[in-house]
Amino acid sequence: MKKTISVIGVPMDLGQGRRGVDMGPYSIRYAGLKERIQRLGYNVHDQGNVNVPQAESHDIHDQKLKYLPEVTRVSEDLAEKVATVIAQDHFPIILGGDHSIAIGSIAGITQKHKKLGVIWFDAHADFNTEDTTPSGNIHGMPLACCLGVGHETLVNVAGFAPKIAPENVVIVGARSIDPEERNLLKKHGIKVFDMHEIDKLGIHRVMEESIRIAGEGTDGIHLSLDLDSIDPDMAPGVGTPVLGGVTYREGHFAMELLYQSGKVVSCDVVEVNPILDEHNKTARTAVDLVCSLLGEAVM
Ligand code: 6HN
Ligand code: MN
Ligand code: MN
Ligand code: MN
Repeated sequence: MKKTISVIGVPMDLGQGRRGVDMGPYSIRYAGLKERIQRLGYNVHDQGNVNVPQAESHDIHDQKLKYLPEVTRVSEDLAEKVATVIAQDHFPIILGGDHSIAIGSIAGITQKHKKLGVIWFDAHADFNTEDTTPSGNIHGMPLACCLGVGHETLVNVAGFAPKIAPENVVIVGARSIDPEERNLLKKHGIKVFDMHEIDKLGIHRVMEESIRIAGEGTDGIHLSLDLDSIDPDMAPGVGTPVLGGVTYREGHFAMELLYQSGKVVSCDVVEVNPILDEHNKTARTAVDLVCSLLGEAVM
């Protein structure tokens, strides 16, 4: 019996500066997510969207933690929704929205999978805090928050912290890390496979190592897939594109290896911005990658 998939949309753009990423869930659905996954033989429940406040109706409040109260509230709501579907043994696919939503999704998943491994597939490390951030955008902070590093309201979403342990976390695809952020990563002992490592070792070895770090001795792996990990040629519709990314085939091969590991329990698909996109190309890349994660190529 195949797992049931629950899709949860989070039209969140308060965690980053460029509007439009709030339409990510719509563009990914429009690219055929549900139909494509159903064709692989899964049951799919679309749980609709979490309510996200409108930016125009609120103040930035704090330049170092923009929209903190609003991002916190959405994170709490999302954590509850994710915990509900995880309790039903569904596989949640959480559609962003900017990457700040991972605070809520990981807070939800770890209510059942207490020892969760995380693979953070991203051009960035998302390991800033209010003391190191160059932008004040919370989407540059979620991974740190999940490890208990950062502002206390974000760190304590769902009432407990930390959610995950540094030895079970790995970042793949990084090529834009802020100087102070890099110091924090070192301090907390986070393994980073940046593009240099991928070029040197190959995506096969990098993923084998990543699956070992996130999968050995844990209750499962959460994949947090930021589309800006992929090179802008196949994923131009993102707010913070960085040249020299993971190629289309490397991305798919990584997803296929994750499927074959049998260890992935949940995933985020974030930072798709249809306003910056070319004919929904980035959303289509996202759907293709999710299908490889669910076994399309190798089942
Ligand atoms: N993302 N490191 C930069 C910042 O503003 O903190 C960029 C963060 C990008 C975050 O792509 O999810
Ligand atoms: Mn407000
Ligand atoms: Mn990110
Ligand atoms: Mn990123």
